[in-house]
Amino acid sequence: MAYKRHIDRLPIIPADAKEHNVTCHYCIVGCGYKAYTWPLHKQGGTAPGENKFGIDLSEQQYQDTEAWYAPSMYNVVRQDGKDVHLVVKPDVDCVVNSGLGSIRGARMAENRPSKVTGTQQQRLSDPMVWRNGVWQPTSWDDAMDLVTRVTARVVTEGSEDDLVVSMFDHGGSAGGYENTWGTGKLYFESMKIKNCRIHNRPAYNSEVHSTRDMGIDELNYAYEDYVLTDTIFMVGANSMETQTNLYLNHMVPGLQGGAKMVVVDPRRTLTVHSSEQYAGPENVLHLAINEGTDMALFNAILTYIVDQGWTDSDFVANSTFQGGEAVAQDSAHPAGLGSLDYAMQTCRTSLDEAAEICGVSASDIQKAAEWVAMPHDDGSRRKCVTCYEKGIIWGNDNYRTIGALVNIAIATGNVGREGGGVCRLGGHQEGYYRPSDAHVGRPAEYIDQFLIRGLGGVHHIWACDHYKTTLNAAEFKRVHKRRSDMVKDAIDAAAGGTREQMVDAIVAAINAGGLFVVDVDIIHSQIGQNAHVILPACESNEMNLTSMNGERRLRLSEKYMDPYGNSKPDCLIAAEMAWNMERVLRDMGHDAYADQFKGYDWQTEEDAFMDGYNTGHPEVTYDRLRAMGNNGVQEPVVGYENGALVGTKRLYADGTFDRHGRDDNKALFCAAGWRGWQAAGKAREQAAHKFWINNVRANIFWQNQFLDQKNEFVQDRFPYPFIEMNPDDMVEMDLNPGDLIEIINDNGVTQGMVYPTPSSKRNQVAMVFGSPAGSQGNVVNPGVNELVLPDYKHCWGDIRKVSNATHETAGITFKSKEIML
Ligand SMILES: Nc1nc2c(c(=O)[nH]1)N[C@H]1C(S)=C(S)[C@@H](COP(=O)(O)OP(=O)(O)OC[C@H]3O[C@@H](n4cnc5c(=O)[nH]c(N)nc54)[C@H](O)[C@@H]3O)O[C@H]1N2
Ligand SMILES: Nc1nc2c(c(=O)[nH]1)N[C@H]1C(S)=C(S)[C@@H](COP(=O)(O)OP(=O)(O)OC[C@H]3O[C@@H](n4cnc5c(=O)[nH]c(N)nc54)[C@H](O)[C@@H]3O)O[C@H]1N2
Ligand code: SF4
Ligand SMILES: [Mo]
Repeated sequence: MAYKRHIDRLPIIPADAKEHNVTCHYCIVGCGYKAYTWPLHKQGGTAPGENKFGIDLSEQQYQDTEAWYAPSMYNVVRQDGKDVHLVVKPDVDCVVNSGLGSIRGARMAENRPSKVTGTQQQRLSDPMVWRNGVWQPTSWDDAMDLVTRVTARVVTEGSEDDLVVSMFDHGGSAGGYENTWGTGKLYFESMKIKNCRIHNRPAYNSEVHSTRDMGIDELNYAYEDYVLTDTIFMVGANSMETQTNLYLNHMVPGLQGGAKMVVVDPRRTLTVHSSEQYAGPENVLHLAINEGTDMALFNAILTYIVDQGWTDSDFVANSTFQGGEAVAQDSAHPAGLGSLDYAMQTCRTSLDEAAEICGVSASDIQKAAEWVAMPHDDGSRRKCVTCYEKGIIWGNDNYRTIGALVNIAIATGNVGREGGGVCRLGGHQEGYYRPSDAHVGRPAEYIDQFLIRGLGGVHHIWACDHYKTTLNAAEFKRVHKRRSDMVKDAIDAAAGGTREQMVDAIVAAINAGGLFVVDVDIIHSQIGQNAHVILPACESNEMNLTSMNGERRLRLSEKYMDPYGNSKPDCLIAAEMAWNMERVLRDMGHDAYADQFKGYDWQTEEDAFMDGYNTGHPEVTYDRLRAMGNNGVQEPVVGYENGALVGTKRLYADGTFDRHGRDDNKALFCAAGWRGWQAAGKAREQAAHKFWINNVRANIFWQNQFLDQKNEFVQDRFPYPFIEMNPDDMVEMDLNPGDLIEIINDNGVTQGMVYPTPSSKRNQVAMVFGSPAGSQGNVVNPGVNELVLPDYKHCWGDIRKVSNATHETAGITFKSKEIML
């Protein structure tokens, strides 16, 4: 592998290097790192007084030494206009990761843009507008004027419903409390945009409506619960690869301390494989169910627990609703909610019925129920922490399936207690602070279909790339391109005209069915190919950014370098858009409307934080968070005492539940009745095609590979998206490792390289999602649930060979990913 063969040695961090707190901006876990920066002309030395570690580096360092960093943790970046050395290395004192890095986080430094080392030169440095047939770099003033003149014309001549917004709602980079507030204030306070969607789903809604409607926020535990528990019940997640240091630093110690683990996943994941090694195979139960059948499994487990008398009767009596039905099934509630007895009327499922539906044995389902809830020999209750993610969130019948899982946790009293919790594992960190979204309504508009139907005139896109990550993507791309090309043609035809003539030409094209597209991103993305204006954002640590992780741990991740070129924090881009909207609307004579865009006099991201999050949580300031360091404070913050913010280790420790907003403060059970494939078209598609096209993440990639695509470490390993396939299927289809294959169904076509995987079941492949070289979403049908939650995970197709292994794929290894630890 060619990776970094040119690196001989790294500079030593000098004793007086600056030190900055960093929270990894990639996944939900939010590991603590330290960034060290120092002037380019300077280096530390081996003597204890000459290096940051204060130790004698001329002596051999041992395996777990703190005084070590990899080439991937090093770069040269700009700070206050000067080039500086940068090392970003895991923080041993952070309780989240205790010094562990991951294959993603440990590459934060090398994924910074650097004019000196040449990394990430794809980063956008200036705004660009579509002019004269290409994207031309320009000033912020010029770009913003065009954006807001077109947007203001469209929303005043039509209505705010003609502005469609795709925007992140998470923490970490491309999010955080600063940026969700900036965008939220613009679209939900100054305007009341209802045609908006979130980065990862085609509507503005919750991923987990049912747990909230049941009274239970989805992030309710502390990571230490994995060490305190008797059983880890993991559903539809592959934490070893996707919440890596939560797995390694919390779940593994739990397993080593004697906890059992139940994993529900149709696929044998690396989490199953490594957990077997840590805990012993006899303590890991992998339920490889038929895809999409989780609800039947959970209902059978619940039924068995109820019938054995293993429920926590005190908890059920005191903390859950007693009077039958509390919320009826209706268009906003895909299942009724109420007491345990009420739910059991619908949920009751025998072990044999579930075994038939799920394709696993009744005895294994019984064993899972025992591991989850059978009391210890001394009669004491068993602790079980339940965790789930995209295998059921992007799964069959989201509302009822998650409801059925949460039912088990509340029936057994495993919420708000040590060693308990029923939680999303999470994707990005969280960082949501916005004005009310109540005007959006429930069910919310299905935005992709809205655009496909030709509706909407302007599309503002913030930090997402539906080309790679939406469902029904082939159709979405066709229509989005056609509509945005109409506007490009109009712009080209009006070349040389005044701004007024240009805006008139664009608006005329919009009125004829065109779409004016504004993309706010850090790179020129694939959907950015359809943009007429591209606005360059900067990432976390190029700005200060606050977020919370999967145990609600809030930190300030500090700015240590300049934004690349003329890029800016998203919150300040939103502010600039508001200033320009105000100016343009006033020009147009809409004074009252213009006044709605006041209140963005922010110079820094801290101003945006103070205007938003701090207004709701007055104790929390940047200075106080900085003082809390990489361990931060767990939300909700309940006070400030003796110079420290006081947080909350677990939610619901007092046994009252309020996430649904009900006055009785009781948790509700979900009447999760099994109804087979819920989303339109799934059953037909399954019957029509040979292969289930599972779609998954992998340790090495971050999301849609926006940085990975220009990172040789990643590209050397996987030049094309992998498609895991059973070797016997490969023989049958005359395929060799690395061959390019095509997946075909009625929704579209995608391609990738075949990766032989002996643990894959026959007729089931698993493709990495979101790749720039093959979008899995092309073959996902448009089916969603009643509340517009997509079922990305379930699609079926036929497979055809495209070509033999190419030059790139011929050179990589196809050995099993299951390695002995
Ligand atoms: N088939 C299938 N599809 C899926 C999924 C699946 O499992 N299967 N999962 C879904 C899920 S959970 C997710 S989260 C989505 C991800 O879908 P997306 O959100 O579309 O994917 P990301 O890679 O997170 O996109 C981030 C974009 O933001 C840009 N960016 C990064 N940092 C910043 C920043 O600081 N500011 C700005 N303005 N831009 C920035 C990047 O360059 C990139 O273009 O995909 C969803 N789609
Ligand atoms: N390395 C890495 N880590 C990441 C990310 C990344 O891009 N790369 N992205 C982050 C984000 S935004 C998110 S949302 C999370 C997602 O984290 P996860 O949910 O853990 O990741 P996925 O691989 O999308 O899906 C998990 C599992 O769902 C299984 N699955 C598919 N269908 C079913 C089903 O019907 N039932 C069940 N029970 N399981 C099923 C798949 O086999 C897969 O193993 O990861 C986060 N962490
Ligand atoms: S586990 Fe997640 S947060 Fe931690 S270093 Fe890896 S990507 Fe970053
Ligand atoms: Mo996600």
